[in-house]
Amino acid sequence: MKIKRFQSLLADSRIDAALISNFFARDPNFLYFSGMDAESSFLIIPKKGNSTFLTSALEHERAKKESGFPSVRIFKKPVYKSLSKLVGRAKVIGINMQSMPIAEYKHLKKALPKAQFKDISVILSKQRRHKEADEIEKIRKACSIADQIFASIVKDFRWKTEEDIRKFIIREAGRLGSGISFEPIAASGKMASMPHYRGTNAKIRKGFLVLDFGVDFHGYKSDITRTIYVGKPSKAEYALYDMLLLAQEEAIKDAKAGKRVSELMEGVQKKLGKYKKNFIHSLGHGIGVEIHEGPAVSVNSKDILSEGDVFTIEPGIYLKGRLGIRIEDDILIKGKKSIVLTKSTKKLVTV
Ligand SMILES: [Mn+2]
Repeated sequence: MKIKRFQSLLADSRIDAALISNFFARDPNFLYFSGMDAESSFLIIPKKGNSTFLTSALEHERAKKESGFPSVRIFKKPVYKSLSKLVGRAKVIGINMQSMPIAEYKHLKKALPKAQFKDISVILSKQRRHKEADEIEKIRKACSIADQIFASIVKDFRWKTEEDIRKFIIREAGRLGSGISFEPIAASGKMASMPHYRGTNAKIRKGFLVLDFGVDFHGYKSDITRTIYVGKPSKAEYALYDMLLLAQEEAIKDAKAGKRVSELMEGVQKKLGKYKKNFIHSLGHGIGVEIHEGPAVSVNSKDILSEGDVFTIEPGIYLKGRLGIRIEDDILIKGKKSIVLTKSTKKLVTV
C-alpha cells in the first residue's frame, strides 16, 4: 500500500523512479519503505511496476525474508555501475536531497551522466505524514510501552538521581520494545527550566520533575512527557500546572482534520496568558519512523491537519532558574476527531 501510494505521487511529479539510498548515510525513508534498516543498500521504486531492493551479500538473505520487496538483488562492484544498470531508462530520478551526502550525489551523477536528478524530500514527507493502519498499530504499541514505563517510574518511586530514572527508562524500552526513541530526559527542580537538559548524577531536587522519553517499536516512535512533583506543591504551583494542562487538553480537543496547526498554537498561547512568553518551543512535531517529522506543529507552520497525521502536543512553561513544566501526548487525527495515543494520567502525581 505504501509503495502504490508513493508511485502515484512520483507519477504526479513526473519522476520516473525514486532512489532511496542507505549507502553513504542512513535515510529513514529506507526503513519506512522496507521495514528494515539494511546497511549499504538501495531501494529503487519506479513510478510503475516492481520495486527493487539492491543490497550486498551481507544483507541479502535478511532482505528477502523481511522486506517484502518482490525483487531483492545483490550488487556487483563498482556499486554505482550496478545501480545504473537497474535504473536503466529512467530519465528523471528522484533522490532525497535532505539526507544524501554530496559525495554520494557526485558518484551518482558520474554513474548516470544522462539522468536528471530531482529532490523528492517534499514528496517523501507528504507520503509519510499519512500513517497507514500497520504504522498506527506500531505507534500505538510504542505509546503503550511508554505509558507502562511511566507507571513503573511513579509506582514505586525509589530513585535517588535523575540518572537512575534515565537508566531505568533505557532498560525498560529495550526490554519491552526495540529501544528508546531519543535520549530520555529526567529534569528536576530548577534544571527543568532548560527543555533539553537531560539529567545527571545529581540528587533529584524537590519540586517539579519533568520526564520526557519515548520508545521505539519496530522502527516507530512514541514521545511522552509527564511532569510530576517531588515533595508537596504549593497552591500556586498547582495552579500553574493546571493552567498548562487545560491549555494542552484544549489543543488536543481542537485538533482535527482541516484545522490549521498555527491556530492550535494560538489557542495555547491565549490560555497561557502572561506565561505565553515562558513557552519557548514549538507546540509539537509529527512522529513516525523519525522522532521529528511532518506535520510541522509550530507557530509558523502552514500545515493543515489531515487524516492519518500522528504528532505530539507538548506545551510547556519555563521559569528560568526556578522550574519547568511540560505535558506531552501523542495524537492521531481520525476524521473529525483527535485520538490520544498516550494514556498516562495527567493529574499531578506527587512523590
Ligand atoms: Mn516531543
